[in-house]
Amino acid sequence: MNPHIYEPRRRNMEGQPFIPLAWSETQLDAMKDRSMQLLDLMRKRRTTRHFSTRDVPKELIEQAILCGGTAPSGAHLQPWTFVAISSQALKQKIREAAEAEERKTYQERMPDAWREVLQPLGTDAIKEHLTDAPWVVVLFRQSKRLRSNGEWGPTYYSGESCGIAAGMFIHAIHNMGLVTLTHTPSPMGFLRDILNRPDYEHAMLVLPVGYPAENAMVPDLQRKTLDEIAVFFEE
Ligand code: IYR
Repeated sequence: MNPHIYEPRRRNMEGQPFIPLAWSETQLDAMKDRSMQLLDLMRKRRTTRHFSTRDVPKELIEQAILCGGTAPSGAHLQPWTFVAISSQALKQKIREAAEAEERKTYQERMPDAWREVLQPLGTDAIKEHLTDAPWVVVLFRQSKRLRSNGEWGPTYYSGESCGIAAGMFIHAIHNMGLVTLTHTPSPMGFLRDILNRPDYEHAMLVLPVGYPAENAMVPDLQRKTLDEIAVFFEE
């Protein structure tokens, strides 16, 4: 073998063979169609705080979590735990704890610069979505993992990995016709205690999921244009 010619790796460092990538070509026209269809769909996604109490079957939540779990992750450690709650008593407990923190945040801890950008969203310390939505999904980020030698080791890029998983979960929820809200009670350490999670798991997002309330409202917001969010360097 010529050592100067790069040979793609066909097995991993433990000698296990890779498997072929399952991929089939999409014609350019179809790619354009599909890219437009997805953009149309995603442009219709909105975050609302107004949920109906109507039930959502557990199976749909499971599918959305599985979609989130397809996210790429640092060293493929999949450093996430999705805790899905439909128990009304538990949702009530989470709401009370979240509102207690949020009251302090809104009344005492929130600096002006933060308050100013929240004004257009009309948020406050009352979190009825936590008890109205039939499901509340809490995403925990794992900062450690158990090694095969029994010792604890770090995870890598767990914030990025969980952020991507959250995005894919949100996409799945929107695609199936439900709504969700990326809620970040702050600080959210209380969720580990209430939900009995280990100390290396850190709550990072609270996602109520359900049908929108009949009179659900959203702020009238604009999304940035392509020119505002992208820079291209071309040939
Ligand atoms: N955690 C608070 C405040 C809040 C912060 C941001 I940044 C938001 O986009 C919305 C709310 C709350 O949940 O109300």
